[in-house]
Amino acid sequence: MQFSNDFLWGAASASYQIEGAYLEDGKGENIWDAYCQESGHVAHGENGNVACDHYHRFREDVKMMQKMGIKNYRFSISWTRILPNGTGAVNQKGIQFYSDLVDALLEAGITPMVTLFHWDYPYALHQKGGWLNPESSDWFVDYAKVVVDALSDRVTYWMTINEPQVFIGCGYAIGKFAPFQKLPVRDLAQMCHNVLLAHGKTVKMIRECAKKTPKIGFAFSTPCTTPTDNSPLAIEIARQKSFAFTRERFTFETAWWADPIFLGDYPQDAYSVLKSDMPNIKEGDMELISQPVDFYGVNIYYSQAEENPNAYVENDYMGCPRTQMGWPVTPEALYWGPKFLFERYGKPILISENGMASHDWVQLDGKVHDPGRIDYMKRYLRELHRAMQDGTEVMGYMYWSIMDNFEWADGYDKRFGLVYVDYRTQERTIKDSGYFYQTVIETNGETIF
Ligand code: GCO
Repeated sequence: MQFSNDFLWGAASASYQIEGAYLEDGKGENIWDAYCQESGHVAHGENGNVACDHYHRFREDVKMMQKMGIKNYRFSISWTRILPNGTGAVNQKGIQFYSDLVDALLEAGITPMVTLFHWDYPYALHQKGGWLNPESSDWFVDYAKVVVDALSDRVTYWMTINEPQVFIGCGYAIGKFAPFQKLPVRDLAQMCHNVLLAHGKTVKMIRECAKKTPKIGFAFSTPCTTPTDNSPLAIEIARQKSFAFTRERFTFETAWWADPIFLGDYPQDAYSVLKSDMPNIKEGDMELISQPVDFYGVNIYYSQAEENPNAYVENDYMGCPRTQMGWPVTPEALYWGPKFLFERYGKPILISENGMASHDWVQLDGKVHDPGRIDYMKRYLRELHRAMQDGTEVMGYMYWSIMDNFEWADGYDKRFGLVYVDYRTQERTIKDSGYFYQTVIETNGETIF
Protein backbone atom coordinates (compact mmCIF):
# COMPACT_ATOMS: atom_id res chain seq x y z
CA MET A 1 0.00 0.00 0.00
CA GLN A 2 1.30 3.38 -0.94
CA PHE A 3 0.41 7.05 -0.74
CA SER A 4 -0.50 9.03 -3.85
CA ASN A 5 2.40 9.81 -6.17
CA ASP A 6 2.25 13.52 -5.53
CA PHE A 7 2.09 13.15 -1.73
CA LEU A 8 4.45 15.67 -0.07
CA TRP A 9 6.80 14.03 2.42
CA GLY A 10 8.79 16.36 4.59
CA ALA A 11 9.85 17.70 7.94
CA ALA A 12 9.41 21.00 9.73
CA SER A 13 11.19 23.50 11.96
CA ALA A 14 10.80 27.09 13.15
CA SER A 15 13.25 29.98 13.18
CA TYR A 16 13.50 30.72 16.90
CA GLN A 17 13.69 27.04 17.76
CA ILE A 18 16.74 26.26 15.63
CA GLU A 19 18.55 29.29 14.26
CA GLY A 20 20.41 30.85 17.19
CA ALA A 21 22.56 33.83 16.08
CA TYR A 22 20.06 35.87 17.99
CA LEU A 23 21.61 39.28 17.51
CA GLU A 24 23.90 38.59 14.62
CA ASP A 25 24.18 40.27 11.23
CA GLY A 26 21.71 42.97 12.14
CA LYS A 27 18.87 40.84 13.49
CA GLY A 28 16.52 42.71 15.84
CA GLU A 29 15.10 41.43 19.10
CA ASN A 30 11.89 39.44 19.22
CA ILE A 31 9.66 38.71 22.19
CA TRP A 32 11.31 35.34 22.87
CA ASP A 33 14.75 36.98 22.85
CA ALA A 34 13.46 39.58 25.25
CA TYR A 35 11.41 37.47 27.66
CA CYS A 36 13.50 34.30 27.89
CA GLN A 37 16.03 36.44 29.73
CA GLU A 38 13.54 36.97 32.56
CA SER A 39 13.81 34.17 35.05
CA GLY A 40 10.99 31.76 35.70
CA HIS A 41 9.61 31.51 32.18
CA VAL A 42 11.63 28.73 30.57
CA ALA A 43 12.92 25.46 32.03
CA HIS A 44 16.48 25.82 33.33
CA GLY A 45 16.46 29.47 32.26
CA GLU A 46 17.23 28.36 28.70
CA ASN A 47 16.74 30.41 25.55
CA GLY A 48 17.19 30.35 21.77
CA ASN A 49 20.35 32.47 21.65
CA VAL A 50 22.34 29.63 20.13
CA ALA A 51 19.77 26.83 19.77
CA CYS A 52 20.94 24.47 16.99
CA ASP A 53 23.15 27.19 15.51
CA HIS A 54 21.35 26.50 12.26
CA TYR A 55 22.08 30.05 11.08
CA HIS A 56 25.73 29.06 10.71
CA ARG A 57 25.22 25.38 9.95
CA PHE A 58 22.37 25.43 7.47
CA ARG A 59 24.46 24.01 4.65
CA GLU A 60 25.43 21.02 6.77
CA ASP A 61 21.80 20.67 7.86
CA VAL A 62 20.52 20.70 4.30
CA LYS A 63 23.06 17.99 3.40
CA MET A 64 21.76 15.96 6.31
CA MET A 65 18.20 16.37 5.07
CA GLN A 66 19.32 15.26 1.64
CA LYS A 67 20.97 12.21 3.16
CA MET A 68 17.66 11.39 4.85
CA GLY A 69 15.79 11.70 1.59
CA ILE A 70 13.64 14.60 2.81
CA LYS A 71 11.70 16.01 -0.14
CA ASN A 72 10.02 19.04 1.43
CA TYR A 73 11.21 21.26 4.22
CA ARG A 74 8.89 23.56 6.12
CA PHE A 75 10.75 26.34 7.93
CA SER A 76 9.81 29.77 9.23
CA ILE A 77 11.27 33.21 8.68
CA SER A 78 12.42 35.31 11.59
CA TRP A 79 10.61 38.63 11.15
CA THR A 80 13.33 40.62 12.94
CA ARG A 81 16.08 39.11 10.83
CA ILE A 82 14.34 40.75 7.88
CA LEU A 83 13.05 43.91 9.59
CA PRO A 84 14.98 44.41 12.84
CA ASN A 85 12.37 46.84 14.18
CA GLY A 86 9.41 44.99 12.74
CA THR A 87 8.74 47.78 10.26
CA GLY A 88 10.94 50.10 8.23
CA ALA A 89 14.57 49.35 7.42
CA VAL A 90 15.25 46.03 5.71
CA ASN A 91 18.23 43.95 6.79
CA GLN A 92 19.81 42.61 3.60
CA LYS A 93 21.87 40.05 5.50
CA GLY A 94 18.69 38.51 6.85
CA ILE A 95 17.26 38.23 3.37
CA GLN A 96 20.53 36.76 2.14
CA PHE A 97 20.38 34.03 4.77
CA TYR A 98 16.96 32.81 3.68
CA SER A 99 17.79 33.23 0.03
CA ASP A 100 20.90 31.08 0.49
CA LEU A 101 18.88 28.53 2.44
CA VAL A 102 16.30 28.31 -0.34
CA ASP A 103 19.05 27.89 -2.94
CA ALA A 104 20.76 25.19 -0.90
CA LEU A 105 17.47 23.33 -0.51
CA LEU A 106 16.65 23.50 -4.19
CA GLU A 107 20.13 22.32 -5.11
CA ALA A 108 19.59 19.36 -2.80
CA GLY A 109 16.27 18.58 -4.50
CA ILE A 110 14.24 19.70 -1.47
CA THR A 111 11.17 21.90 -1.91
CA PRO A 112 11.12 24.87 0.48
CA MET A 113 7.85 25.58 2.29
CA VAL A 114 7.86 28.93 3.99
CA THR A 115 5.98 29.85 7.16
CA LEU A 116 5.95 33.63 7.52
CA PHE A 117 5.36 33.73 11.25
CA HIS A 118 6.09 31.14 13.89
CA TRP A 119 5.78 33.16 17.11
CA ASP A 120 8.99 35.24 17.18
CA TYR A 121 7.20 38.59 17.17
CA PRO A 122 9.29 41.78 16.92
CA TYR A 123 9.91 43.25 20.36
CA ALA A 124 9.77 46.81 18.95
CA LEU A 125 6.21 46.17 17.72
CA HIS A 126 5.24 44.42 20.94
CA GLN A 127 6.11 47.67 22.70
CA LYS A 128 3.70 49.45 20.40
CA GLY A 129 0.84 47.19 21.47
CA GLY A 130 1.62 44.25 19.21
CA TRP A 131 -1.42 42.45 17.82
CA LEU A 132 -3.69 44.84 19.69
CA ASN A 133 -2.50 47.77 17.64
CA PRO A 134 -4.98 48.54 14.83
CA GLU A 135 -2.01 48.76 12.44
CA SER A 136 -0.72 45.31 13.32
CA SER A 137 -2.13 43.55 10.28
CA ASP A 138 -0.52 46.14 7.99
CA TRP A 139 2.81 45.73 9.73
CA PHE A 140 2.56 42.03 9.04
CA VAL A 141 1.66 42.29 5.40
CA ASP A 142 4.45 44.84 4.82
CA TYR A 143 6.94 42.43 6.33
CA ALA A 144 5.53 39.51 4.37
CA LYS A 145 5.82 41.51 1.15
CA VAL A 146 9.56 41.91 1.67
CA VAL A 147 9.88 38.15 2.04
CA VAL A 148 7.66 37.41 -0.94
CA ASP A 149 9.60 39.85 -3.12
CA ALA A 150 12.84 38.15 -2.14
CA LEU A 151 11.85 34.48 -2.31
CA SER A 152 8.79 33.97 -4.48
CA ASP A 153 10.86 33.45 -7.61
CA ARG A 154 11.82 30.12 -6.01
CA VAL A 155 9.19 29.38 -3.36
CA THR A 156 5.73 28.01 -4.18
CA TYR A 157 4.36 26.95 -0.76
CA TRP A 158 3.49 29.68 1.73
CA MET A 159 2.01 29.40 5.19
CA THR A 160 1.02 32.73 6.69
CA ILE A 161 0.83 32.03 10.40
CA ASN A 162 1.65 29.10 12.64
CA GLU A 163 -0.78 28.14 15.38
CA PRO A 164 -2.43 31.43 16.27
CA GLN A 165 -4.44 29.32 18.72
CA VAL A 166 -1.30 28.69 20.69
CA PHE A 167 0.62 31.93 20.46
CA ILE A 168 -2.47 33.92 21.40
CA GLY A 169 -3.78 31.36 23.91
CA CYS A 170 -0.46 30.56 25.57
CA GLY A 171 1.16 33.96 25.00
CA TYR A 172 -1.63 36.33 25.98
CA ALA A 173 -4.37 34.30 27.71
CA ILE A 174 -2.63 31.86 30.03
CA GLY A 175 0.83 33.44 30.11
CA LYS A 176 2.85 30.30 29.41
CA PHE A 177 4.65 31.51 26.27
CA ALA A 178 6.23 34.85 25.39
CA PRO A 179 5.26 37.55 26.11
CA PHE A 180 3.79 35.72 29.16
CA GLN A 181 0.69 37.87 29.54
CA LYS A 182 -2.84 37.31 30.77
CA LEU A 183 -5.14 39.71 28.99
CA PRO A 184 -8.89 40.14 29.28
CA VAL A 185 -11.20 38.36 26.83
CA ARG A 186 -12.08 41.55 24.97
CA ASP A 187 -8.40 42.20 24.15
CA LEU A 188 -7.79 38.60 23.20
CA ALA A 189 -10.71 38.59 20.79
CA GLN A 190 -9.49 41.79 19.16
CA MET A 191 -5.98 40.35 18.82
CA CYS A 192 -7.36 37.25 17.14
CA HIS A 193 -9.28 39.42 14.71
CA ASN A 194 -6.14 41.38 13.88
CA VAL A 195 -4.21 38.15 13.35
CA LEU A 196 -6.94 36.94 10.99
CA LEU A 197 -6.77 40.25 9.13
CA ALA A 198 -3.00 39.89 8.85
CA HIS A 199 -3.53 36.42 7.43
CA GLY A 200 -6.16 37.53 4.89
CA LYS A 201 -4.30 40.61 3.72
CA THR A 202 -1.19 38.53 3.29
CA VAL A 203 -2.96 35.86 1.26
CA LYS A 204 -4.19 38.62 -1.05
CA MET A 205 -0.74 40.18 -1.28
CA ILE A 206 0.95 36.85 -2.06
CA ARG A 207 -1.62 36.10 -4.73
CA GLU A 208 -0.94 39.51 -6.33
CA CYS A 209 2.82 39.71 -5.92
CA ALA A 210 4.32 36.22 -6.00
CA LYS A 211 6.49 35.56 -9.01
CA LYS A 212 5.82 31.81 -9.05
CA THR A 213 2.17 30.79 -8.87
CA PRO A 214 1.78 30.24 -5.14
CA LYS A 215 0.04 27.63 -3.03
CA ILE A 216 -1.09 29.38 0.11
CA GLY A 217 -2.28 28.13 3.47
CA PHE A 218 -1.49 28.45 7.16
CA ALA A 219 -0.54 26.05 9.92
CA PHE A 220 -3.22 25.83 12.59
CA SER A 221 -3.41 23.58 15.57
CA THR A 222 -6.54 21.65 16.23
CA PRO A 223 -8.16 20.45 19.36
CA CYS A 224 -9.69 17.50 17.51
CA THR A 225 -11.83 15.10 19.44
CA THR A 226 -12.07 11.50 18.29
CA PRO A 227 -15.16 9.34 18.75
CA THR A 228 -15.23 6.83 21.57
CA ASP A 229 -16.63 4.21 19.16
CA ASN A 230 -17.73 4.02 15.54
CA SER A 231 -21.41 4.63 16.13
CA PRO A 232 -22.96 7.56 14.23
CA LEU A 233 -23.84 9.18 17.55
CA ALA A 234 -20.28 9.02 18.89
CA ILE A 235 -18.95 10.35 15.61
CA GLU A 236 -21.40 13.23 15.67
CA ILE A 237 -20.48 14.13 19.25
CA ALA A 238 -16.79 14.12 18.33
CA ARG A 239 -17.47 16.25 15.27
CA GLN A 240 -19.41 18.78 17.29
CA LYS A 241 -16.79 18.94 20.00
CA SER A 242 -14.11 19.46 17.38
CA PHE A 243 -15.85 22.65 16.27
CA ALA A 244 -17.27 23.77 19.59
CA PHE A 245 -16.97 27.29 20.96
CA THR A 246 -16.41 27.95 24.65
CA ARG A 247 -15.60 31.19 26.40
CA GLU A 248 -12.91 29.55 28.54
CA ARG A 249 -10.95 28.20 25.61
CA PHE A 250 -12.10 30.28 22.69
CA THR A 251 -8.61 31.27 21.53
CA PHE A 252 -7.88 27.56 21.00
CA GLU A 253 -11.07 26.66 19.17
CA THR A 254 -10.86 25.61 15.53
CA ALA A 255 -14.13 27.15 14.35
CA TRP A 256 -13.25 30.52 15.86
CA TRP A 257 -10.22 30.72 13.54
CA ALA A 258 -11.22 28.70 10.52
CA ASP A 259 -14.89 29.63 10.05
CA PRO A 260 -14.02 33.29 9.29
CA ILE A 261 -11.48 32.14 6.70
CA PHE A 262 -13.60 29.52 4.95
CA LEU A 263 -17.16 30.46 5.82
CA GLY A 264 -16.72 34.24 5.98
CA ASP A 265 -17.95 34.74 9.54
CA TYR A 266 -17.27 33.81 13.15
CA PRO A 267 -19.34 30.87 14.41
CA GLN A 268 -22.76 31.98 15.65
CA ASP A 269 -21.93 30.66 19.12
CA ALA A 270 -19.09 33.16 19.32
CA TYR A 271 -21.52 36.06 19.07
CA SER A 272 -23.82 34.66 21.73
CA VAL A 273 -21.02 33.61 24.07
CA LEU A 274 -18.64 36.57 23.77
CA LYS A 275 -21.36 39.21 23.35
CA SER A 276 -19.79 42.64 23.88
CA ASP A 277 -16.34 41.06 24.02
CA MET A 278 -16.52 40.29 20.30
CA PRO A 279 -13.92 42.13 18.27
CA ASN A 280 -14.67 45.28 16.39
CA ILE A 281 -15.48 43.98 12.91
CA LYS A 282 -15.19 46.72 10.33
CA GLU A 283 -16.86 46.69 6.95
CA GLY A 284 -14.81 44.68 4.52
CA ASP A 285 -12.88 42.80 7.23
CA MET A 286 -14.61 39.49 6.60
CA GLU A 287 -13.99 39.71 2.85
CA LEU A 288 -10.30 40.26 3.52
CA ILE A 289 -10.12 37.45 6.07
CA SER A 290 -11.88 34.97 3.79
CA GLN A 291 -9.49 35.27 0.85
CA PRO A 292 -9.39 31.86 -0.77
CA VAL A 293 -6.52 29.66 0.35
CA ASP A 294 -5.24 26.53 -1.36
CA PHE A 295 -4.90 24.20 1.59
CA TYR A 296 -5.60 23.74 5.28
CA GLY A 297 -2.32 23.21 7.11
CA VAL A 298 -2.81 21.61 10.49
CA ASN A 299 -0.50 20.52 13.29
CA ILE A 300 -1.89 17.42 14.97
CA TYR A 301 -0.22 15.60 17.83
CA TYR A 302 -3.03 13.95 19.76
CA SER A 303 -6.74 14.09 20.07
CA GLN A 304 -7.89 16.41 22.74
CA ALA A 305 -8.40 14.66 25.98
CA GLU A 306 -5.83 16.27 28.18
CA GLU A 307 -7.77 19.49 28.61
CA ASN A 308 -11.04 17.65 28.91
CA PRO A 309 -12.43 17.90 32.42
CA ASN A 310 -13.54 14.26 32.08
CA ALA A 311 -10.07 13.35 30.92
CA TYR A 312 -10.28 9.65 31.65
CA VAL A 313 -13.37 9.23 29.52
CA GLU A 314 -11.72 9.60 26.14
CA ASN A 315 -8.40 8.58 24.70
CA ASP A 316 -6.65 9.47 27.85
CA TYR A 317 -7.27 6.30 29.84
CA MET A 318 -5.44 5.33 32.97
CA GLY A 319 -1.91 4.27 32.09
CA CYS A 320 -2.22 5.18 28.42
CA PRO A 321 1.02 5.54 26.45
CA ARG A 322 2.43 9.05 26.60
CA THR A 323 5.24 10.86 24.88
CA GLN A 324 7.98 12.75 26.69
CA MET A 325 5.67 15.79 26.62
CA GLY A 326 3.08 13.80 28.56
CA TRP A 327 0.81 13.85 25.52
CA PRO A 328 -1.27 10.72 24.95
CA VAL A 329 -0.45 8.59 21.90
CA THR A 330 -3.68 8.71 19.90
CA PRO A 331 -2.99 7.74 16.26
CA GLU A 332 -6.67 8.03 15.31
CA ALA A 333 -6.22 11.79 15.62
CA LEU A 334 -4.70 11.61 12.13
CA TYR A 335 -7.84 9.90 10.86
CA TRP A 336 -10.56 12.03 12.44
CA GLY A 337 -8.77 15.40 12.60
CA PRO A 338 -8.16 15.71 8.83
CA LYS A 339 -11.52 14.07 8.04
CA PHE A 340 -13.58 16.54 10.10
CA LEU A 341 -11.62 19.51 8.75
CA PHE A 342 -11.96 18.36 5.16
CA GLU A 343 -15.68 17.74 5.56
CA ARG A 344 -16.32 21.19 7.02
CA TYR A 345 -13.95 23.35 4.99
CA GLY A 346 -13.42 21.36 1.79
CA LYS A 347 -9.75 22.14 1.27
CA PRO A 348 -6.90 19.63 0.93
CA ILE A 349 -5.21 19.03 4.26
CA LEU A 350 -1.50 19.41 4.83
CA ILE A 351 -0.27 17.83 8.03
CA SER A 352 2.11 20.68 8.75
CA GLU A 353 3.32 19.06 11.98
CA ASN A 354 3.08 15.70 13.67
CA GLY A 355 5.65 13.96 15.80
CA MET A 356 6.72 13.14 19.30
CA ALA A 357 9.29 13.99 21.91
CA SER A 358 11.07 11.06 23.50
CA HIS A 359 13.91 10.38 25.93
CA ASP A 360 16.63 10.09 23.31
CA TRP A 361 20.35 9.99 23.85
CA VAL A 362 23.41 8.78 21.97
CA GLN A 363 23.80 5.18 23.07
CA LEU A 364 26.94 3.13 23.64
CA ASP A 365 27.14 2.16 19.99
CA GLY A 366 27.11 5.82 18.97
CA LYS A 367 23.58 5.61 17.58
CA VAL A 368 20.25 6.99 18.71
CA HIS A 369 17.72 4.16 18.95
CA ASP A 370 14.20 5.52 19.19
CA PRO A 371 11.86 2.61 18.42
CA GLY A 372 8.99 4.41 20.14
CA ARG A 373 9.10 7.19 17.58
CA ILE A 374 9.17 4.71 14.68
CA ASP A 375 6.12 2.96 16.08
CA TYR A 376 4.41 6.32 16.62
CA MET A 377 5.04 7.33 13.01
CA LYS A 378 3.78 4.03 11.68
CA ARG A 379 0.60 4.18 13.70
CA TYR A 380 -0.18 7.80 12.90
CA LEU A 381 0.66 7.46 9.21
CA ARG A 382 -1.51 4.36 8.90
CA GLU A 383 -4.43 6.35 10.22
CA LEU A 384 -3.69 9.18 7.82
CA HIS A 385 -3.56 6.69 4.96
CA ARG A 386 -6.87 5.24 6.08
CA ALA A 387 -8.40 8.73 6.08
CA MET A 388 -7.19 9.23 2.51
CA GLN A 389 -8.64 5.91 1.45
CA ASP A 390 -11.95 7.00 2.92
CA GLY A 391 -11.94 10.15 0.83
CA THR A 392 -10.14 12.82 2.89
CA GLU A 393 -7.87 14.80 0.61
CA VAL A 394 -4.41 15.05 2.16
CA MET A 395 -1.51 16.79 0.39
CA GLY A 396 1.36 15.80 2.58
CA TYR A 397 2.94 15.15 5.94
CA MET A 398 5.64 17.19 7.69
CA TYR A 399 7.28 15.44 10.60
CA TRP A 400 7.96 17.74 13.56
CA SER A 401 10.80 18.23 13.78
CA ILE A 402 13.72 17.75 11.46
CA MET A 403 16.04 18.04 14.48
CA ASP A 404 15.88 18.40 18.24
CA ASN A 405 15.40 22.03 19.17
CA PHE A 406 14.25 24.66 21.65
CA GLU A 407 10.83 23.50 22.80
CA TRP A 408 9.63 26.90 24.01
CA ALA A 409 8.90 27.00 27.75
CA ASP A 410 10.22 23.43 28.06
CA GLY A 411 13.69 24.41 26.89
CA TYR A 412 15.94 21.73 25.42
CA ASP A 413 14.94 18.64 27.39
CA LYS A 414 12.13 17.68 25.05
CA ARG A 415 13.50 16.06 21.91
CA PHE A 416 11.20 15.91 18.87
CA GLY A 417 13.87 15.52 16.19
CA LEU A 418 14.61 12.94 13.54
CA VAL A 419 18.14 14.13 14.20
CA TYR A 420 19.71 14.27 17.65
CA VAL A 421 21.54 17.48 18.56
CA ASP A 422 24.24 17.56 21.22
CA TYR A 423 23.93 21.19 22.30
CA ARG A 424 27.40 21.22 23.83
CA THR A 425 29.15 20.46 20.55
CA GLN A 426 26.35 20.99 18.02
CA GLU A 427 27.09 17.50 16.73
CA ARG A 428 24.17 16.00 14.84
CA THR A 429 23.30 12.29 14.82
CA ILE A 430 20.54 10.93 12.61
CA LYS A 431 18.27 8.86 14.84
CA ASP A 432 16.95 5.44 13.84
CA SER A 433 13.65 7.16 13.11
CA GLY A 434 15.43 9.43 10.63
CA TYR A 435 16.68 6.39 8.74
CA PHE A 436 13.25 4.81 9.01
CA TYR A 437 11.60 7.93 7.61
CA GLN A 438 14.02 7.77 4.70
CA THR A 439 12.60 4.35 3.79
CA VAL A 440 9.06 5.66 4.16
CA ILE A 441 9.75 8.46 1.74
CA GLU A 442 11.69 6.25 -0.65
CA THR A 443 8.89 3.68 -0.85
CA ASN A 444 6.13 6.29 -0.75
CA GLY A 445 4.81 4.90 2.48
CA GLU A 446 5.14 1.15 1.99
CA THR A 447 7.36 0.64 5.02
CA ILE A 448 4.74 1.87 7.47
CA PHE A 449 2.73 -1.30 6.90
C1 GCO B 1 3.66 24.02 17.99
C2 GCO B 1 4.76 24.62 17.28
C3 GCO B 1 6.06 23.90 17.44
C4 GCO B 1 6.26 23.01 18.65
C5 GCO B 1 5.69 21.64 18.45
C6 GCO B 1 5.86 20.74 19.64
O1 GCO B 1 2.91 23.36 17.34
O2 GCO B 1 3.53 24.21 19.19
O3 GCO B 1 4.42 24.75 15.96
O4 GCO B 1 6.90 24.98 17.45
O5 GCO B 1 7.59 22.90 18.93
O6 GCO B 1 4.34 21.73 18.17
O7 GCO B 1 5.28 21.28 20.76
